[in-house]
Amino acid sequence: WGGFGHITVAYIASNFVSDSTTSYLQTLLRNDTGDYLAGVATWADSIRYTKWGRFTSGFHFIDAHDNPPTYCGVDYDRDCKKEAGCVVSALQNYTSQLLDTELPLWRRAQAAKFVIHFVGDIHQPLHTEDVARGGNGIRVTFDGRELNLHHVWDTSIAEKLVGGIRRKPYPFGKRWADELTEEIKSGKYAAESKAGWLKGTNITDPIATAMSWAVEGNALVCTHVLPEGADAIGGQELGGAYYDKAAPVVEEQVAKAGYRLAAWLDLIIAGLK
Ligand code: DCM
Ligand code: DCM
Ligand code: DCM
Ligand code: ZN
Ligand code: ZN
Repeated sequence: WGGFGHITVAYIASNFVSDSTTSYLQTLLRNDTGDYLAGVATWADSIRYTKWGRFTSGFHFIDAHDNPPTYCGVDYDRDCKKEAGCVVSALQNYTSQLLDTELPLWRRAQAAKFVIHFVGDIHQPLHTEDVARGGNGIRVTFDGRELNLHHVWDTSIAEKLVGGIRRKPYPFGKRWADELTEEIKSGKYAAESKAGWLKGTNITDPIATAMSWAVEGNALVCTHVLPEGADAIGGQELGGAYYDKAAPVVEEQVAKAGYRLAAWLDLIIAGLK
């Protein structure tokens, strides 16, 4: 996601974490305000092009070698690069660092920031797809602007959904997060979130947990991202009928990511000795 998506995911998670998780992470991240998660949610993107952060640039996605829209699917052994890693292996690695109370606090703070970011990214369908580098190589237009398909899913759809964020992602993200929190607690996501959103969440198996999230997002590549295939979408205007079908998917993936991030952080913090 773009910054706005990550910030919204983090604010949703802040609304669901337990009180003990809140105070633990506020101390670790040295921020005792309500923005302690949102304030670090985009940090991983800010370091991925720096010299010291280069090794993390492959941690934001997993390139599923499937064939949308005919066949979608993610396979850990096939798709997670052995040298560079992927978002699934990164979530396992930084989860275990956050759990490791023998590591120095700055390492664990850094691990928390990576977990907060990558639980968001794994819910962006094109972060679980190989085609054209996750859609970065597919030129489209969105309300007349020339963009690539990845950017449309990272940023344009969410910003249109909330009526534009006018360069203030924190207040706008907070407001969207509070709306989605209500939908999760008592609105359109209430039944489904309670019944199924945490199925497959297992703190003793971070790879299987992250794979269940990746497989779910990747299935949306076949149904909503590339419903007619990659060749058919090039050059199309996506701000109309395509947006109408895509927007509810973006909204639900952001809501799920925030809800699951809260549960994952609670499991980590509750598991500390
Ligand atoms: N942090 C740390 N060690 C540092 C710098 C930062 O542990 N040398 C952690 C704690 C900070 C968080 O990262 O609250 C955010 O840091 P920054 O304010 O530098 O973005
Ligand atoms: N950081 C860290 N440990 C360090 C130095 C930096 O975890 N020893 C992380 C936390 C900060 C981010 O890097 O949020 C940027 O650091 P700085 O603000 O010091 O450039
Ligand atoms: N990206 C992706 N899959 C890839 C390559 C990149 O999901 N195979 C994502 C990471 C960034 C965006 O696309 O969110 C742009 O990446 P880059 O700047 O590396 O082109
Ligand atoms: Zn992206
Ligand atoms: Zn990212």
